[in-house]
Amino acid sequence: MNVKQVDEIKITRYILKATFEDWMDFSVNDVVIVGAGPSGLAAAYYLAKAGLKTTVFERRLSFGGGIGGGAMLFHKIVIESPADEVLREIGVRLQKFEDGVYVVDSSEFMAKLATAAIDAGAKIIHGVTVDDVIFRENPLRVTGVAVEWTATQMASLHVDPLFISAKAVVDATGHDAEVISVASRKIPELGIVIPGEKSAYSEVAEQLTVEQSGEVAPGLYAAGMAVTEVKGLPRMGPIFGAMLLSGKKVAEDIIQNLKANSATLKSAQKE
Ligand code: 48F
Repeated sequence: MNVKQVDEIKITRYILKATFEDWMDFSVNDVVIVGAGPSGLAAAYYLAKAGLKTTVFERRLSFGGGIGGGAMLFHKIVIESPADEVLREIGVRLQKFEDGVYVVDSSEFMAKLATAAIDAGAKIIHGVTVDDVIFRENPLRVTGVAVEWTATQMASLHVDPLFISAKAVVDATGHDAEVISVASRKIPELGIVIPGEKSAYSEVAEQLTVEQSGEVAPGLYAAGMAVTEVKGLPRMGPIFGAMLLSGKKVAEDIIQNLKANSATLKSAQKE
């Protein structure tokens, strides 16, 4: 076998060229999702599948957020119906426990969910932290995010971020709802009040989390555990159906809202 010879400088130049082509491209998006956990990846899958230009920024160098840790590091996670349909759609094998309740391997769950999102066309960028939003007045709206290398943040270096635009921004950062928190603090006009997550009450938490997933301020959406923080709902532990269905609901809301906005824009342009 003859291995092709590529010199170091060419390796550097290929990486830089491809990287900067991508960054130029996703500096403008339909949707930016912050966090590649279960809710963020599910949202990315359905948004990209619907043809929306979707970029996910993930702080860590891995996919899946809390999926990988399973339940107290045990490698199994419980999924309840109808979220099993999402997993069947992307080829995750389910072990049935009772009607409508299944257990899955955490590694298979996170690998296949990330693959599904990428194959549908979503771009996932690792090692990047979103630390702020951008906004416009008249009408008041979140219009994108500020991004910084996670490594820069960990080193506490004083470095200004870059800005990325999006018609919709999804906070899928988990329990801390980092993006919505910063927006509520820095843009009080948005009127976001964060009551904080409650202790566990799994039986009601799943349904409430899905129902209350969606837009929290113009252009800014909550998915997954960010919803429990922002809406003051109970947590649920290692049952993940609501995370998938929350991501799916947010995707559906965004698809509908962007369609409605573009119809309004078209009719305004005609007048
Ligand atoms: O925490 P995470 O898995 O959020 P989720 O989608 O799912 C929650 C469950 O995992 C579990 C649970 C279910 O019962 O309680 O906790 O709501 O994934 C959040 C991802 O966002 C990344 C973080 O590294 C993780 O992978 N993240 C958090 N803040 C930022 C971020 C940020 N500011 N910028 C970029 N990524």
